Amino acid sequence: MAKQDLGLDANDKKARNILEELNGSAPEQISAPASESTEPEEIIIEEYEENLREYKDDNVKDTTDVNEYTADDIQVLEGLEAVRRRPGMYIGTTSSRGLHHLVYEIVDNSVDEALAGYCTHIEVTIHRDNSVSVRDNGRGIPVGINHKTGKSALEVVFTILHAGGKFGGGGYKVSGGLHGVGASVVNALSVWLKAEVRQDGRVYAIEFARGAITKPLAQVGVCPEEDTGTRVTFLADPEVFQETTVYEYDVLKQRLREMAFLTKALRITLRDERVEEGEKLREQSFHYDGGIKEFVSYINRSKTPAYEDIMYFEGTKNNVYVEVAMQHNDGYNESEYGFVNNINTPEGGMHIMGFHNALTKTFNDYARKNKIIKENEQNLSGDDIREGLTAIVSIKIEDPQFEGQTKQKLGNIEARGATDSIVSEQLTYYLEQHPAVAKAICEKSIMAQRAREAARRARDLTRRKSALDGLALPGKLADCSDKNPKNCEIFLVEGDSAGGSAKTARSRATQAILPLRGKILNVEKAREERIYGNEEIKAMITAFGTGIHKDFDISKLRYDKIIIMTDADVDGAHIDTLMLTFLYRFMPELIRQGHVYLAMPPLYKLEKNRKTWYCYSDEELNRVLNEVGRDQNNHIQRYKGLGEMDPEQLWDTTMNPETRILKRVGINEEDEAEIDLTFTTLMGDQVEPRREFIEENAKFVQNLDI
Ligand code: TSJ
Repeated sequence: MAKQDLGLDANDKKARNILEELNGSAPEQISAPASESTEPEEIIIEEYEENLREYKDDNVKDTTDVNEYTADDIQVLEGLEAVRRRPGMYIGTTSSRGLHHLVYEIVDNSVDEALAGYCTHIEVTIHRDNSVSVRDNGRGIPVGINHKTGKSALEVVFTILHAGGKFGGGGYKVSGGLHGVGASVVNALSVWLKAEVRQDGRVYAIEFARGAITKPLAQVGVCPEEDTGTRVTFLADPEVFQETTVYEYDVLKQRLREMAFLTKALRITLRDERVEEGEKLREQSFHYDGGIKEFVSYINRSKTPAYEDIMYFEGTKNNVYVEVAMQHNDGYNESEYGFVNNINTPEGGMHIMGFHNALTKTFNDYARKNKIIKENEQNLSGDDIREGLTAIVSIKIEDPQFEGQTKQKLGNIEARGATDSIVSEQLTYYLEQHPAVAKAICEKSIMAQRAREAARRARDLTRRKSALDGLALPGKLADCSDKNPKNCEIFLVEGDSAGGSAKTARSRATQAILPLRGKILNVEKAREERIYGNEEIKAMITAFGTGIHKDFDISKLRYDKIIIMTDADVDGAHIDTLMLTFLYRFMPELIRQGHVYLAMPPLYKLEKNRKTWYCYSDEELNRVLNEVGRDQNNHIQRYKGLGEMDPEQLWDTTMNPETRILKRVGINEEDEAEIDLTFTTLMGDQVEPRREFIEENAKFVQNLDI
């Protein structure tokens, strides 16, 4: 209901404003009567398009026009000339982004028509020359000529600056692009633009070149009475868009899909004619009867919902139309998207503040009323309630004020109250009607609250411990006696048994041993609380002495070399990766400054005639065998793990600074962003790429230190 009200209201205003602009009352229809032609419309359109081509380069106002060239016209041209001189002022940028923005500016007008309830389908076509058509089945832009100004609304829309935006004070645009400037700006920045309107069984057309009329409004054909709508085709001007005038299908697709989600039941079709001869057109259609509810299920598609239902709230208050859809998943992240008049607000603003306030208040009220939180217990925080939440908050407002550096944050105060009260009211009712969902969310929030508490305590603990230095060192650590870190190194050893051998083998003065049990926690996948509660991780943090994250202080480092020592098999490689992930996430400076190493235990031991060779790869074994000869006197032992070596062998092959091989782990500065991505994606859920990564994690290894 409310949506309908708002749409109608806004569009009526648009029409009224256009009419006011024309200084008149009711528009008169163009006098030419519809011809009785029964020819199929396609033929007429084709002929018409043929004719248009001849007009394309004709910048001069057509002399057949009934109107004189007036002072108004000069003003119009001056207005659009300003747009051409400083396009950035009107569309933000003339980069590829600005180019795509032209399409959104036009599409927004059709979306308004859909919001008003008169349009169900919008088609966007990228033609072979990168001109673009936007076509809707709405009422068609009014073509009636106002007798005082001699202009139609159709002409005004394309020639008067801000005709689509702010004029009349009301701002008719409900959807409205980021800059809310509309069709006249697109017209000014196009080599040519043609508009075609179908209304009352007639087809009308008007054409422009770089903003100036080249073919005045005229009837060009007939069509069935019920066939109504607007089609606008334009070719972006390469003089303006010097970077590129080539559209990216996927960029348009993304935004058009979003528009379809945000406008329930509207069908938007995207078609790409730029295909090789004989290939099929690329075409996709977006149509969501569920609107933003389907948007939420789309975002949650690869996740596990915490409950079946997607909540949906809707209403209008203080002239703000509010729509919210939300559902929790079993993850820990928040995916929340705000929209104001269909424009994304990544920086949030008043609507998001209202939403958050409503959630926090309503859930706490519910939990207290139902004794889920006891009297002496503290309230749930907003973060607790929003853990794992996917939500769309979409509002429509008459005069949106965008603030902040990038103008992506809604400033209108009334949006906060409206969103807060609509969500509070309807969520309260929803929770009463759906106790199972309410319980699930409250329990999830309480878990989040406990986790957050535990994480905070653990963080405090590790901080205090490292401040106490040597005193709180982990029990499993066999520390070295030399107190000068420059001389010292620590071995992080896979498994207790190898740890035992290493303790026996080591040089006590300078080598410390920290045995780690099994696989260490994957810090990419675990929640903070588990990370700080993990014994191996706590042991490493306290042993190194540097602290982590913001508290990291390299001058407190207790060992010059941190050496990861694992079996030379796939499990060992996995542990290396987990360890490096932990170090990279918690103390990246250790890696950047070259303190982290991988030990290289041998794969083979070859004995022959009382001589011993250790080989670190198959190639090396082959080389040695070629040298010493392949015969029955060779005794080859394949080491499957560190545990198979006695302490003396371990010392000789892997730990003795005189003879061992170490690989130093480094980060190529240029690759850092990519490594970051590598960790996040590969330590996530996909198993196959993770394997590959492990097998080639030599990527991290920069040089050999023999
Ligand atoms: F703005 C534009 F020219 F770029 C453009 C507008 C482009 C496209 C593809 C579509 C449209 C458009 C405009 N589609 N539908 C409308 N509707 C009106 O302009 C309209 C029609 C009738 C009435 C009325 O009150 O009878 C009011 C309006 C605003």
